[in-house]
Amino acid sequence: MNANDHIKTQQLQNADAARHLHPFADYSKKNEQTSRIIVKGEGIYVWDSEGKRFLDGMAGLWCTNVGYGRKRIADAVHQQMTQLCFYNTFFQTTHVPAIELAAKLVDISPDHFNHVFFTGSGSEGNDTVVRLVRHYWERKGQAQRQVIISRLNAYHGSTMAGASLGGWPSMHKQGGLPLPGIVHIGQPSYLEGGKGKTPEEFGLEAASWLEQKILELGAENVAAFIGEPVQGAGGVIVPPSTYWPEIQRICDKYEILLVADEVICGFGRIGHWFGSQHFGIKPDLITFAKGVTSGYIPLGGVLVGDRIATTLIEKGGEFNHGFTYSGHPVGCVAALENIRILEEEELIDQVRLNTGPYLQKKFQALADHPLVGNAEGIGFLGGMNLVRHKGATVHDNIPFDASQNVGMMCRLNMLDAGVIMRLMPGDRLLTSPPLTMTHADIDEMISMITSALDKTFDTLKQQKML
Ligand code: PXG
Repeated sequence: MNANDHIKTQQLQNADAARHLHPFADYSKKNEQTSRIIVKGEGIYVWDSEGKRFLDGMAGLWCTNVGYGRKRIADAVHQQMTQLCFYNTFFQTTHVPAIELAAKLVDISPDHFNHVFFTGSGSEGNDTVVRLVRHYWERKGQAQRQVIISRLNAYHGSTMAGASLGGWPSMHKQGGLPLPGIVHIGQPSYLEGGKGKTPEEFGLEAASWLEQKILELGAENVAAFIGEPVQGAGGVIVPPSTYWPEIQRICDKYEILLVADEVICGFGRIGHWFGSQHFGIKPDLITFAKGVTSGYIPLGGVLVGDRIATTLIEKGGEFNHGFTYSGHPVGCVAALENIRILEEEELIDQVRLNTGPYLQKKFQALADHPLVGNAEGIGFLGGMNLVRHKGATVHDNIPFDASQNVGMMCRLNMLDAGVIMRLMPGDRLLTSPPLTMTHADIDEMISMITSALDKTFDTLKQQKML
């Protein structure tokens, strides 16, 4: 870092604090906390304004699946912007990028998906889900089927419907949420609820909460169940293997629509085009965003299964919904080029068969560290808890007191060591790196994480906090 970079950084930080209201931030602290300014990305790394390099263990925000600096995506975007920067897809109009991307998405998705509705983000995708599901049941002559069941600690976005579907009390408190007709059951977190049970037993129990809720509400009033195949922002919660098949059975039994929110799990993150394929389930709708363009340009949408599409096409009636940027041509060409890269470099097969298992082996072995109570994951997702004392099973671990801020101490040590992880309450640290990581990159990331864990452990011992 040179002195000029430092002064420039401070000026930028001051300007940022003065005017920029960041997402999910406490504005009373905006002048105390300085933001890190990221200026460049290449491959799996990003650089800040003082020249420090970080291995991006969060792929931006769970999204830069093909890594940073892909010139061919930039070229495709440039070409499209020059030729046709924007046109809408309303009023019986369309353009080639939207036509081609819809065809490509239908091609890579399971056979029963033959239609797609485009949005600008994952949240807009889930707003679309709520309206589409209710429109479907209305057209089927069962307009009373209004209720959508979701899960506590789910994350489905930040719009009114997205935050309502999500199960975060802190979000529900703001804006009078959830919207009517959205209810929540418990999450399939073995760590949280599995004490004294095998994961398989707990998976069935967690799925049974759906059936209980359906019976309580009356199946004739329930429109759909929505879930992330693996909960992402809620803490990388991988459900036991028994969970999703049982959810599918229950949805089928009561004819309830199944919606997979694949905003994080889609586009290779757990070794398939869509995470639901890993769990062998057949959703009626799939929400996507993030990895569809690897975050190069915002784009999202909903894949619409035949059960819904056929009904809407046969029964008619306008779906009064859409966004200016539904199917934005620049987003569509970025997605097409991104998907070509995923295919040509066989990144999804790599994650399923090679780099994913390697990352899991190395990441899960972090549980041998004296500070790590448990480390689990799937594909290119991982989460671990820092604990004060390790018990005989994960359910006997003793966490740190929240006031000790151990997770934050460790996260800062990670940044010093040159790796970015996402910190959650409960001293849980998450990773979701670019899918391009090689074995050597994974080794580098694990060694940075280990040195940050060692440093945190030493400090805790010195300060008698252990
Ligand atoms: N569904 C899921 C499963 C998500 O993870 C959304 C919907 C909403 O997508 P948009 O594009 O509207 O943001 C998401 C987004 C975090 C974090 O704190 C996670 C997300 C967004 C912002 C922060 O880890 N996921």
